[in-house]
Amino acid sequence: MAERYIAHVDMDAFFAAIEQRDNPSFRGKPVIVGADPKRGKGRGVVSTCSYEARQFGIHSAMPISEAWRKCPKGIFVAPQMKKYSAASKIILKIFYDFTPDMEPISIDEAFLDISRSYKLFGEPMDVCRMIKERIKTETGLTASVGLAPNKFIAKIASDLKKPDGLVEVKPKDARAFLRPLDISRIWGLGPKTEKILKFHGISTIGQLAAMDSDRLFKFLGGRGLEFKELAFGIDNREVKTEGEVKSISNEITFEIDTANEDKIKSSLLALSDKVAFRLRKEDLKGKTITLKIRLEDFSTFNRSISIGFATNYADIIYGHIMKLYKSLKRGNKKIRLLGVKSSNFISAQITESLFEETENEKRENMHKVIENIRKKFGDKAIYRAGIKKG
Ligand code: TTP
Ligand code: MG
Repeated sequence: MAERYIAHVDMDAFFAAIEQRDNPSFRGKPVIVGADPKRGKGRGVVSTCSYEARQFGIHSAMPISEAWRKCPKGIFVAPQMKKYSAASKIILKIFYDFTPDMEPISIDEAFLDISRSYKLFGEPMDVCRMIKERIKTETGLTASVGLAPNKFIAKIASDLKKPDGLVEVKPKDARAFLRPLDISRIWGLGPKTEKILKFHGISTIGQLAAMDSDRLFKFLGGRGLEFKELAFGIDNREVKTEGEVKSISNEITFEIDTANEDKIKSSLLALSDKVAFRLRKEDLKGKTITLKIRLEDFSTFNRSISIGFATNYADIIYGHIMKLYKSLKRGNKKIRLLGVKSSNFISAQITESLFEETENEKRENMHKVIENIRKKFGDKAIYRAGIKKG
């Protein structure tokens, strides 16, 4: 296989850096973007904070009241999403000037596969330097960049020298680079898995790579073996470019394989809800619904149903997903992954039958209410009954 050059770009203290840029008096000071602290009585959380604020132990998702206690003299500001989205758009445009193979991951980070394009600009590291410079010139903000042979290592590398970092990991150095790092740096390895591994004396990526596969399988199932492969620096995932949307799907891999019916049902409901929300955001409705299940032995099943009309309602999607789920016999095997997909789209503006119209009107109103709440308070503000938080 030809050598791959994957860059991961992540803006530094994104929301807070924008506030410091726009308010010169905030520069060099602890700035906390998030909910109103109300002198320590505020509810809600920290969105992010400047690196100066991080020295007080403040971080994203911390209760705002705690942040206030840690740094009452800090500058607390409410998020201004419009400004952040505008900066995000400029950054994405810059990326496209260097490669069409670009996968945005969130408002402030993306993977770029520059294997095909770097020669137009020089060496791969030159591309990374140019991207950082252009971001600085055009937005006044700093970004950290990791350059590596794959996504897994590039993401770790971009995080290592923040802020304003630039770290390259060559294929021959990958193992040595990963060896001393803490296992919590592995993308997708959550706190529960970290605890299990640390309990068994595995705290670095090097130790994980050296761990006996049978033992690892016993502790974590198939997921453990995937982590082990990453620990060896192997990751063949492609940078997914944004083409025309042909399907919308969400998946969840359980930290520990499960046969718990409540957990499975609430996960399927949460996935249906996420897919419906994204469909509505894209102004789409899908006629086909697909359930994906991967079992503990990695056998994978996709079951689809064409429902005769197009929908973007979570309850309808969930109803069909449950039918598909019940029709699948899995013996006594546990589930490791669940996925819900909607495809075969039409525009959400099209109504196909009169019956649908009246039914839809009622639902439409309910969903509009939900969406308004979400817009105002964020994605986590609303959970359907039956979805566990966290
Ligand atoms: P991150 O890239 O995770 O954080 P960051 O850019 O603020 O800081 P870092 O230098 O460590 O990359 O997230 C990007 C933005 O997303 C962040 O500025 C605010 C927002 N965000 C939240 O609103 N809530 C969260 O819990 C997190 C993690 C981020
Ligand atoms: Mg960031």
